[in-house]
Amino acid sequence: MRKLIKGDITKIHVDVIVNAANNMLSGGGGVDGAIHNAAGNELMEACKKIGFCKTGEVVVTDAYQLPAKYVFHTVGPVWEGGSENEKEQLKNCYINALTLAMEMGCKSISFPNISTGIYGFPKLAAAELAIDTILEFLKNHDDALDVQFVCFDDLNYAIYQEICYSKH
Ligand code: AR6
Repeated sequence: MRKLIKGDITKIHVDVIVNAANNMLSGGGGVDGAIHNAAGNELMEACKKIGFCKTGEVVVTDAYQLPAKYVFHTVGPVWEGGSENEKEQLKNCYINALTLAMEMGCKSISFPNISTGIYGFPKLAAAELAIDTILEFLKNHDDALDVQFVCFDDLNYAIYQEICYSKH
């Protein structure tokens, strides 16, 4: 099952919210900044202890003051024009987060539009990749997870609406 909503991922009551972090897990702007602000300082302490996350991979922390149970920090690729394996790396962010959520017995997960802000991945291409990857994963896992896309900016929301409601 999947849902599309427009809003702020820090307000969502689910088992897992996914953060679009950086390799050093050092916080920043965008959704990462919003998640750290809402979760409180303990989240930064937890991230410092972990220290690093490779692009396309996922690390887990508690969610502290957030309504979610866990934060999955993944690192999307910086868009370099498409020749640096960016699509594969972005796909890995989604697959690794979904796989880990299943392994941890989580029932619901909310994704932001990873890499499409500060990291500059083209929004339409990122949306198609995210939706195709998630649908393929759910098809192979009996729809066992409730997956939600949380779009924050108007353009991403319009793109996701178009793809989700016209094609699928
Ligand atoms: N809830 C949901 N989505 C949001 C929120 C929010 N509160 N705020 C922004 N977005 P970005 P990236 C959307 O830039 O491109 C950080 O500094 C936003 O509209 O947050 O992966 C990290 O530390 C966009 O669609 O992440 C890294 O250095 C999407 O989140 C770097 O930015 C992703 O935009 C990661 O860049």
